[in-house]
Amino acid sequence: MVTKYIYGNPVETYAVVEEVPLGETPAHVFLETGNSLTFTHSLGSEDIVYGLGETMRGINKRGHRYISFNYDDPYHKDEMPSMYGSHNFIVVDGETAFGAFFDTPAKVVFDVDSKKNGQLTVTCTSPDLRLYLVEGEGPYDVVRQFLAIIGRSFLPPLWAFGYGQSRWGYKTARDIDRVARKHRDAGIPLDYICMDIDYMDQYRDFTVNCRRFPNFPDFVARHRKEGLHLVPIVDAGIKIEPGDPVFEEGVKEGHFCKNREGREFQAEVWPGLTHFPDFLQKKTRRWFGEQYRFYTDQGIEGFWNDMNEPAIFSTEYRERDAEPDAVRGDPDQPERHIADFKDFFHQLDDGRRMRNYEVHNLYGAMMTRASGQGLDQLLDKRYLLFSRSSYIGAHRYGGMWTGDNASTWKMLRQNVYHMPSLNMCGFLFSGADTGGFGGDTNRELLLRWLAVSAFTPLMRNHASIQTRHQECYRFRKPEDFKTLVSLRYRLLPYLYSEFMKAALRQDMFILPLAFGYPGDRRARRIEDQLLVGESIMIAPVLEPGVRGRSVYLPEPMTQVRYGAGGFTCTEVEAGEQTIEVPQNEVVFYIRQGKLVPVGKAAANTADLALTEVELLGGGTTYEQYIDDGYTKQCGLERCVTRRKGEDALGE
Ligand code: MIG
Repeated sequence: MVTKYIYGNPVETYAVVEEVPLGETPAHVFLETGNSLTFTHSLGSEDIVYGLGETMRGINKRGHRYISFNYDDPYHKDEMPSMYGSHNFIVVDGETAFGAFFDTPAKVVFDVDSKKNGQLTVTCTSPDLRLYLVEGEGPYDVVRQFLAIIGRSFLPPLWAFGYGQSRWGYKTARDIDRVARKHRDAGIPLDYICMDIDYMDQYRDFTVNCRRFPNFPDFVARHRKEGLHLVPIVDAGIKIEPGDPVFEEGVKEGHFCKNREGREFQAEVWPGLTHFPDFLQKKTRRWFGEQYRFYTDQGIEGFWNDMNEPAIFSTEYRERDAEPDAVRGDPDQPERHIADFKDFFHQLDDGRRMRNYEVHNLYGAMMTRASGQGLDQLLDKRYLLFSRSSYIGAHRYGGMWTGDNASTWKMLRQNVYHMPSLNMCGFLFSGADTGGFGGDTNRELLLRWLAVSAFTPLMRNHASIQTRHQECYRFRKPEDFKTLVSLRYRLLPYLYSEFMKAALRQDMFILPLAFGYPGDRRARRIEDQLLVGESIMIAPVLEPGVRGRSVYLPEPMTQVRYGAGGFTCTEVEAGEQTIEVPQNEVVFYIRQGKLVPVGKAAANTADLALTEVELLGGGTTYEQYIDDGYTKQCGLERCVTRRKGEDALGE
């Protein structure tokens, strides 16, 4: 059961789309102190607190403090309180299970028993909010009730589930041609290449540098013929550039955020001085969404939106590298940025004018909404879209990636922890920069990372310009990388089907082990094994220099080992087992009574037959979702029943 409580005069966030009954008096204690609202709850000693989407640390958020205030900080330390997105949904798994969604775009502080005295304290810095309380049978039931009210996940096309290669530093058409060719030569499947900011003319959105990318539409079409999509980046800020039609029109039609004096606010980002589109206005979202026509007219069907926290280098009031404005009393955020966000204004559709600081966490989400709604108008098929900044609700228009991680084992583990937490908040289509963004990756780390991201919906290898090249073919024995990427393609009939079923049923795709085995006390505490769809349990190797790991099996399962020679299945008992996992192999498990349809190897998704599958595992039937990979008419009626014994790959 979900109940809504309204405090003050909350801003429209578009997070919840279903009608929810209004409660009379909040069941949980609310203290009003000055201008903020505080929610408190006493946790039992064994209680687990789930949720909070894109935050650091483990799946159980207990013992620490987190702050919803979207922020671009590439040093993902455990202590970092905020990341790029804000997902204000928590689930308490205690004597009773309940969830709470704090629907406010202002800063929220979640103290999840950081003082180890059992106190959960949520402080909303704005007194205007909608609170949704969810009561359920257990944490998974609570999550499903929540997913039911926030609306269906974004449905990407099939090709978006393929492997993607990216790097900040591909500068020319030739650079991209080479990446495509090298993958082909090494036999490594590939579905898309991301184009980072260097494709643009002076870092201006909705432009292509025609010296570095002559005949862009031909370039796009040529790669499409080879089964490759190109995915350009779009940044939030619009360069101040007289003569640029987007800039001119934006000023004339009042689409940009305003400064203290009521003129267009100026901030420096990649293009130099820019204006920020006021995505909180409906007319601006419509206008911005229409701009994507520039790309779709040239054959582009996928995008990533960046710098939309928004990230700022300097502002008209604060020069780059200048001493920060002294804003006291906020130890949790770099002071200069707090000042920046207080210095620009949004015009809300309800007539209010508000500082970005007060509605901060909505900015990236409204950019995603603008792009998604625009692309939906422009294209008659599904598109790929993923954003760096997000808020619950944006999951209906695009996916997200977890920003500038680093090439470390800790970040690989964080990727594992992020996946179920993001799923609980609606973001099914998500993933991390495979191999790590900052710092130099190495062969072992990239191989182990591919073995994890083979199971995450977004599987993109991406790295920063300052780092070593980390395309798979840059390493010794590229055939080992080929094996791991080919596993992804062989699993796609399953992964695509499970993703689509989860999205259509408004369910999770990647779950904590505990959600599948609610009565199992041991499973409840395991965070380095996850459930992927209804049939698969993964237990990835997350440490350097080891030959394998130990795995807990809550029930007897089919162990599947995948390597250069294909799949090998073994029935294994419940309990603990130690497995050896060479770096060029992956071991995963199929749950009791379940099946996994696997296909043939493919060079890309265009080359993949979802219908030609073999069924692995001990179950008898599997409901496989199938469509053409891009239709907008998706529904569960597209599922077909596969029966064990009637499958054949003809190998
Ligand atoms: O200030 O476009 O997270 O993926 O490669 C850095 C360059 C801007 C941050 C993104 C990253 C991207 C990079 N961008």
